[in-house]
Amino acid sequence: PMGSVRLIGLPVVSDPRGDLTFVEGGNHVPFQIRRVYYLYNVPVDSERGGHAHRELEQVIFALSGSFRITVDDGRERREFWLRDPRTGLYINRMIWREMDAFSQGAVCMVLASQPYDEADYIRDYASFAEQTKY
Ligand code: T46
Repeated sequence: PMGSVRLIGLPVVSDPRGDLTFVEGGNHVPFQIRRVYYLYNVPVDSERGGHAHRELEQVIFALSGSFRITVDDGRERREFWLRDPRTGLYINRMIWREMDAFSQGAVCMVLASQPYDEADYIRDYASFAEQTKY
């Protein structure tokens, strides 16, 4: 199977005031968090992603609403529906990802291991597939 992609469950502290979830870099996620970004106001027919990263590791959450992530390691494709704010999808380096089927008002938060660097992106699928051959 695809060992480079897995769901990560975060702690939740619930009491009558509501639920609280927390995340610690190097503990709940397997890297130090160097960047956080989020997607919102996403049209429901939007398609995002469509690239892989040479070095970046990330964990992706649906803080509100839901969406689909399709991941591809060059051999196998898998689909995940994110809809629970306490469950993130860890994606290691060299995994192609596509995101779609955003629900109305969905908020996607991403924890990343590195600052933004356009040179880290592989945006051409054929080139990605070539680099994952062994
Ligand atoms: C990923 C998926 C899940 C920045 O300037 N800084 C940033 O930290 C990011 C993430 C993006 N940008 C700029 C680069 C582009 O001009 O924002 C613009 C839109 O980025 P992009 O088309 O890459 O957005 P998505 O949603 O397709 O992809 C993003 C991340 O880039 C990517 O790493 O895995 O979310």
